[in-house]
Amino acid sequence: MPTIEDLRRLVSETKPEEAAEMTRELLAAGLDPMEILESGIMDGLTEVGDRFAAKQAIVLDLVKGGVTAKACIPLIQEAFPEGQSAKHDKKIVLGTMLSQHNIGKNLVSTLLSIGGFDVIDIGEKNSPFDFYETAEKEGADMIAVSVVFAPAMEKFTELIGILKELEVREKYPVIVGGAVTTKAWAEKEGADGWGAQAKDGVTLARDLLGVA
Ligand code: B12
Repeated sequence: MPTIEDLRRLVSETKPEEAAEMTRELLAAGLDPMEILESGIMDGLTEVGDRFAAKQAIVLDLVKGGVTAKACIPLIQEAFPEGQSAKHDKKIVLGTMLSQHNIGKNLVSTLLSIGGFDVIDIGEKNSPFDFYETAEKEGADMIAVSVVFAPAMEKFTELIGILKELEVREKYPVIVGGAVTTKAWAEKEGADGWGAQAKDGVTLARDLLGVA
């Protein structure tokens, strides 16, 4: 019987087919999808990233890490109980700035949708203004930003500045998360909420938008 630890190793070794097969086996054995995601897939990916930071891996390894995660994550998503929450009629604009890292964003999107929110996913490499413009056009209730790449941190600060300048800061609660962010940084920059995990996005949205 494979363990989550075995999956972490396969993801770290960037083996998409084997990792997907093991994800299936772990889910079939009744293990918690969230635990498989966090301790298997995400921890394995973090190891790939750490090797890259230590110059023991190249960009191609990051690509393969992404491919491996993307082979496993849809299986996890299928295992989340669908339609758990009632629809809230609350719209949330979600995206990344500068960065093409979208695995975390996509997870946030899935969990918010399962949580009953209407997610307007504007994808990757947006400018701060794109978030504002979409929020206005769509009549959104909240903005959520995924920041996985350090240069995007400055862009987040710009977004808060734009919202203040255009006098809509109060209209849109803004939440943020992503591998390179911390709670202290998010608070300093004036975010209304920060989450370490995708599931925190749902808790934050519920609290900030006042839905059960
Ligand atoms: C896979 C990967 C890639 C893939 C991404 C594929 C894809 N489609 O996403 C590719 C190959 C494209 C890539 C490219 C690069 N990458 Co890269 N990449 C990674 C890696 C290994 C995993 C990222 C990932 O998907 N993690 C899994 C997801 C699920 O985690 P996550 O995004 O953090 O999201 C979770 C939480 O943070 C949270 N969350 C995320 N967003 C939000 C938002 C809200 C509102 C909330 C509440 C929660 C939340 O929920 C998620 C799940 O719980 C990381 C290493 C790491 N430690 O993360 C490096 C990493 C992010 N990459 C890095 C770098 C440097 C690069 C490149 C610049 C490399 C290069 N020289 O070209 C380029 C940048 C390209 C660009 N312009 O974007 C660095 C960033 C360092 C930094 N301080 O900025 C990292 C940290 C690696 C490292 N240790 O050096 N990368």
